[in-house]
Order: sequence, then C-alpha cells, then structure tokens
Amino acid sequence: MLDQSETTHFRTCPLCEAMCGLAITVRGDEIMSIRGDVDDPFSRGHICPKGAALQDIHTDPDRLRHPVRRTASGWERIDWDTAFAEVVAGLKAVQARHGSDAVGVYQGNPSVHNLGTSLFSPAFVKSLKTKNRFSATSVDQLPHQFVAYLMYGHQLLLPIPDLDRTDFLLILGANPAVSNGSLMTAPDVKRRLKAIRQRGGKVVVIDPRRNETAALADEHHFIRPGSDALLVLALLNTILGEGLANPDRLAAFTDGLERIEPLVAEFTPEQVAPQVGIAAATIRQLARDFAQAPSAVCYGRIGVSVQAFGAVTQWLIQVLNIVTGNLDRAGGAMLTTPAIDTLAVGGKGNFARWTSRVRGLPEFSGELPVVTLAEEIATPGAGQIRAMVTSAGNPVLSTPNGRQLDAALAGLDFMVSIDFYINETTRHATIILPPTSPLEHDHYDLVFHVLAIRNTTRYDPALFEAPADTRHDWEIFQTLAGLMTATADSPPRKPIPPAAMVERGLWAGPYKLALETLADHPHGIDLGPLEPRLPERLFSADKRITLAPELLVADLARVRAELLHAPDSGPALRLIGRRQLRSNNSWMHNSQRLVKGEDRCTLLISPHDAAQRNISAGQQVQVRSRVGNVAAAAEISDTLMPGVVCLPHGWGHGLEGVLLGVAQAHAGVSINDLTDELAIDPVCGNAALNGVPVEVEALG
Ligand SMILES: Nc1nc2c(c(=O)[nH]1)N[C@H]1C(S)=C(S)[C@@H](COP(=O)(O)OP(=O)(O)OC[C@H]3O[C@@H](n4cnc5c(=O)[nH]c(N)nc54)[C@H](O)[C@@H]3O)O[C@H]1N2
Ligand SMILES: Nc1nc2c(c(=O)[nH]1)N[C@H]1C(S)=C(S)[C@@H](COP(=O)(O)OP(=O)(O)OC[C@H]3O[C@@H](n4cnc5c(=O)[nH]c(N)nc54)[C@H](O)[C@@H]3O)O[C@H]1N2
Ligand code: SF4
Ligand SMILES: [Mo]
Repeated sequence: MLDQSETTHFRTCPLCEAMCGLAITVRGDEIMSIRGDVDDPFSRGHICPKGAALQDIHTDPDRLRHPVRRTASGWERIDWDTAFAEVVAGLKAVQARHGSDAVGVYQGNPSVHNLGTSLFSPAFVKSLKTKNRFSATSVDQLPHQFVAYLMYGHQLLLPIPDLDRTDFLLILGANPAVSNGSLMTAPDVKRRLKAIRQRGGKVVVIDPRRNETAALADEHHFIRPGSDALLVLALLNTILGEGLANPDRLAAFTDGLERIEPLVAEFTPEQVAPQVGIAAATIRQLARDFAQAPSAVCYGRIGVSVQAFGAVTQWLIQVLNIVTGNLDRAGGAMLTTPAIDTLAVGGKGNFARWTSRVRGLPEFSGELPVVTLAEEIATPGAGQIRAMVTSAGNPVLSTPNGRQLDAALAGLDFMVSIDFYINETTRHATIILPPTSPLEHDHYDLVFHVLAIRNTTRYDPALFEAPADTRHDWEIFQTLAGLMTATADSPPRKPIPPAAMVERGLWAGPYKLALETLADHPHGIDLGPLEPRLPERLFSADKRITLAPELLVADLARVRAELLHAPDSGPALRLIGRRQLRSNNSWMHNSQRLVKGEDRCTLLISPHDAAQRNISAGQQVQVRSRVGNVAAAAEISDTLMPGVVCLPHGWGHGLEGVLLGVAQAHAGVSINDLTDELAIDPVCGNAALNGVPVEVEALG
C-alpha cells in the first residue's frame, strides 16, 4: 500500500547548470507541487519554469519506460535481456566486419547532469575501443577546456566569475538572465547581478543582441558577431599601453607576461573599432574602467565559444583577467574547492593524438569535433562509421547541418540510443534503451559543483523508487560494458553503485565529508566563498601558468588576416542563436506548460533590415544559408544589431517519426538546418554556430 500522506522531498534540479534546490511535495506516487527550496543556502528558493516542469517529464506518456525495437511496422516493446543481447550483437557484428572505429559514439549535454552516466558511461565507451567519439562539448565549451588545458594544465580547471564579490563584470556572449549561467553555476543569477550594481559595482554586456541580461546592466554595446577577439585585444592594448596592467602576485608563477604587449601592439582601439562596431573611445574607457576597478572579471560564454575565433577569444579573456591581477582573487575569476574533487580523478586533457579520417580535425581528450560526424558516417572507406551509440543527446537538432546528419544516421547498419524519448535523433535507432526518470535515481553534481560561484555540496537520493522492470542510466552502461568485455572465464564484475562512489569521493575530498552528513542536510551544505588556490591548484608539472601558449599565439595571424583586415562582408546578414527561459536545448518542448502561448521560434530582425526587405511584423520569411533554408515568422526588434538576425535553437520537431505529441504541435524550425558544418574554429574544431551568413526574404 502506498503511503497517502503528503510529504515534501528536497532535491537539486538537474536540468540546467544552476543547481536550484527544489521542494517536491508528493502524495503516494503523485507529485502535488514543485517549488523552490527556500532553505537551500545556495539557491534560496529560486526556481524557473523548467524546474516545475520536471513533473511533466516524470508523467509524460511519451516517455519510454521499456526498451523498444524498430520494425517495418513501427516500434515494438522488447524485454531488457533481449534488448541488451541484441545491442551487443549488433555492435559486435559491425566491429567484426569493419573494425572498432566503425562504431561511433555521441554523448549529449544531460550526460554531465546525470550521476550514473558520468560514472558509468566511460567504461562502456572505453570498451568500444573506437577513435570515433563525439559529444556536445564541440558545439559548446570546447574552447574553454582547450584553453584551460594549455594554460593551467587541466581541461576542467576553469576560473569562475566571483559574482557575489566582484566590482566589475564584463560579459561577452552570455545571457545568464535567461540561461541561468553556464560555467558559472549561480542559482538566482538575476538577483546576484542586480546586487553588483546595488553595492556600487558595474555590469557591462557586449552582445549583438541587447539581451535580457543587458536589461540588468549599466552598459550594453552591440558587437559584430565573431569579432570579440579584436575587442579583447584592444582592451589589452589599452591596458598595457597606458600602464594599467598589474598582475600582482600572479607574476610570481606566470610565464610569458612580457610577451603580451608586443603581441597586442597593432590592435589599437582605433584599428579594431570599424570591425568590431564599437567606438574607439568606448573601448578605451572600458579598458580603463576594467583595469581600475577594485576587482573585475571578464566572462565569455556561448556567444564567444561557438564562433570561428572561440579558442583565441577564450584565451584572451584569461589573459585580460591575469594581466589585471584578477585571476584567483576575491571579486575576480576564481577556482573552486569542490567536496568531490572531480579534477583529481578526471583526465587532465590531451590534444591531437589522432585526427578525424575525412577532414583531419584533431582529437581533444579522446573526442573528435562533432562537425565531422555526418561525413564520417557517409564517406565510404576503411574506418567509416557503420554503427552509432547515442546517449542523452539529440545531434540532429543540436549540431550544424542537422539535416545532413539526419540523412547519414538513416543509412547506418545499426544504432542504439540510451534515451527516454523518440525524438529527431533517436527515431533512427535500431533499439532504444530508456533510463529511469530524473526523480527515480540518486543525484549528485560531479561537474557543476566544480563550476559554482560558491563551494557547496548536496546529495539527493531517489525521490521515487524505480518502477519494476526499469533500468537506471548507470545500470544500462554497466550491463553493456560488462557484456562487451565479458569472456567465459571473466564474468562481469559486481558494480559499485553510484551512491557508494559518491561516498568514496566525498571522503577522499578536501572536507572529508561522510555521505551521512550530506543525508542529514537535505537542503545542501554551504562550504563558503571561493578562496585563492594558486599556484598549488595548477596541474602543470612546474605549477606555473603558461600565459602565451604557442597554438593560441599562432592563431593571432588568422585574427589579423580574417578579422582585422577582413574584406567587406557583403550584403549577407549574420545569423546568431538565442536561448529561451522555457526551453532547455531541444528536449523540454513536450511539456505543455512550457510551450503554451505564442510561437517562440521567431526570427528577430532589426527594423532597418526588415524595412530594406519589405518585411512586416509577424510575416513569414525565408532564411537561407549555404546548407539549407527554413521559414519562420519575423519579429522586428531594435534589440538586434542591424546586419544580424536571430533564431532560437532546439526547435524543429516536425520531422516524420518523432513521437513527442506536444512538441510536434509546437514544432518550429531548427536553426541547425542553417548552420554550416564547414564553419569551425580551426584551432580546436569547435562549431561556429554563430555568425552564419544568411539571406532573408519575405514570403508570400
Ligand atoms: N533556459 C535555458 N537555459 C539554458 C539552456 C537552454 O537551452 N535554455 N541551455 C544551457 C546550456 S547547454 C548552455 S551551454 C548555457 C549557455 O549559456 P549562455 O552562454 O548564457 O547562452 P545564451 O543565452 O545562448 O547566450 C549567448 C549570447 O551570446 C550572444 N552572441 C551570439 N554571437 C555572439 C558574438 O559573436 N559575440 C558576442 N559577444 N555575443 C554573441 C547571443 O546574442 C546571446 O545573448 O545555457 C544553459 N541554460
Ligand atoms: N545553433 C545552436 N546550436 C546549439 C547551441 C546553440 O547555442 N546554437 N547550443 C549547443 C549546446 S551549448 C549544447 S549543450 C547542445 C545540446 O545538444 P544535445 O546534448 O545533443 O541535445 P539536447 O537537446 O540537450 O538533448 C538531450 C537528450 O537527452 C535526453 N535526456 C535527458 N535527460 C536524460 C537522462 O538523464 N539520461 C538519458 N540517457 N537521456 C536523457 C533527452 O531526451 C534528449 O534526447 O546544443 C548545442 N547546439
Ligand atoms: S534555473 Fe535551471 S536548475 Fe534552476 S529550476 Fe530552472 S532549470 Fe532547474
Ligand atoms: Mo551547452
């Protein structure tokens, strides 16, 4: 008999990076309400509409609870033993015929929000012995990891803006007021941004769109998409030229400080202003304000990561924080001291140990850039991908030229997806293995505590018991790894469940916490503000910062040739993306409460560009790029810089075979039917999703 009294459980929202505490009231197996947990010392009761929509995922009739197999007449339910056996047979058959590299893997964003996947997918992926591994990293934060690896010796040693103490926040290409922060876990981020100004500090936003964060800032400046490297170079030029640099204690363990001034010499504000679209005087003033603030931090996110100069820009942002002495000091960019030291166990990083077969793009930490996935599947020859494993990802909607990938996936010999939805990607699977719902398994943020603006820790046991005959992500991976590697004389080993691994990690960590202590604190434990960690925390062998890594210094030649002395970009408009509060990448559109209301998949266009093309508000327009075209309603808005248009990402659910009833009724179009798999940052292979040249014309 189910207990029919109401009880309230506290757990972390796993959807975005903010780690909000939730208070979930249930009666039996029914969710009565989901609210913000006011007693969570970190999130203080904050919640966004997606947090409440966790209920919709949990109860969604379209969410798979048991494995399915694709047949000519539709999907058929199969039992777990059959599913596992057929998956292993399918993968092994392709390996036997074509070699290990013929099996490709794609891991999506929720992988890092899922404890079981984080802990158990690596062994399975390793068991495949394939060089064809891909993930959402290369449409996202690859430049950050690449730069951290080169400068600090560990791909995850990412300096985090000390939001609660900074006097000056310079934001390039991020919209935390909507995204709730990224590589900057900061629940209730809007309140924290407002607090900067309330205590006399300053917030400046640089963005081709006057976004929702700009509304909270002192200043906003439009910037031509993809030109941020020039802006930061000019800031450095001014700071060094005017004698405003002061690396302070960082100088003692930083190599290459003397190299920066000559490198930035030609990038004066006057030189870059026409390309960047910001007046020279404004750039100079910004440089002075930044350098002279008691503390300051420059923070660049997706807008500067997924562009052709992502790595060099993320590097220059680090240099700016360092030469002004703002790395590793209160109010600057700081390093965390997480309760479980994920960095100590995770790999430091590797680069270019191999390259992709077709385009020769370099591996980073075992993964190839996902821009090359479709051609690796579609191009015949030795090493061609003939089978795919996807887990917690939807690359048909989330990676550039999604239509090309869609077609390539349709031609595979075998595909398995570990996912609870039949969406644009998983509809191509031979077999889908669905994990339990987010409320049915334990949760601990192994990654986001490392990226948080305060040191905190929080462990959440499963809220609901998993229904009979279901599997958690970790059980799926553990079973698959076991079956892939088992031989007659070495049967699969008994696994250590996630909770026990968390317990070990906590105990080995800097605070020596017991899991019981966390269990006694269901609202989480605050471990205090970030503290200076350098140089001890560096992972470089000599405990020194490499301020001017050769790979990045060399890329300044491309900045010079393609940005500073860029030929006139012609009449094409530049397409950028946007996030929306009630979306989470591609996969929350099956929640009625999140999609209700007006069509959100609109093309933002400036009044100037609309007038030039005789486009009126709400009119359907066609957007065309090198790779494809889509139609959307125009939304004329002066929040957009002239010459730039903007579509949200994650929409485009109208493809045949998608089994998401609500999402299909609000299908929208996919921006990644326009983004170009050939547009990349050549240094690390990250996708250049922003700044895509497009033409727009009125329809009908
Ligand atoms: N509601 C919601 N929250 C989310 C997500 C979601 O889908 N929905 N996704 C989550 C994920 S996976 C991530 S990685 C984070 C991302 O978090 P953010 O980085 O904050 O993401 P965006 O909101 O896309 O903000 C990117 C900004 O860059 C601007 N931009 C575009 N091109 C350029 C350029 O060339 N230069 C400059 N300076 N700016 C540019 C855009 O106009 C936009 O304002 O958000 C997370 N949070
Ligand atoms: N043009 C453009 N494209 C973009 C971006 C952009 O700004 N502009 N942003 C990029 C960014 S930052 C990111 S991170 C990517 C995201 O790209 P992806 O990770 O490829 O896509 P998602 O939409 O996050 O899809 C997540 C999938 O995981 C499933 N899922 C959810 N939770 C779980 C779970 O616990 N276990 C399992 N097994 N599955 C689960 C969902 O059903 C869904 O199918 O998109 C990128 N694409
Ligand atoms: S802001 Fe992020 S973590 Fe907080 S409730 Fe919304 S989706 Fe969940
Ligand atoms: Mo992301």
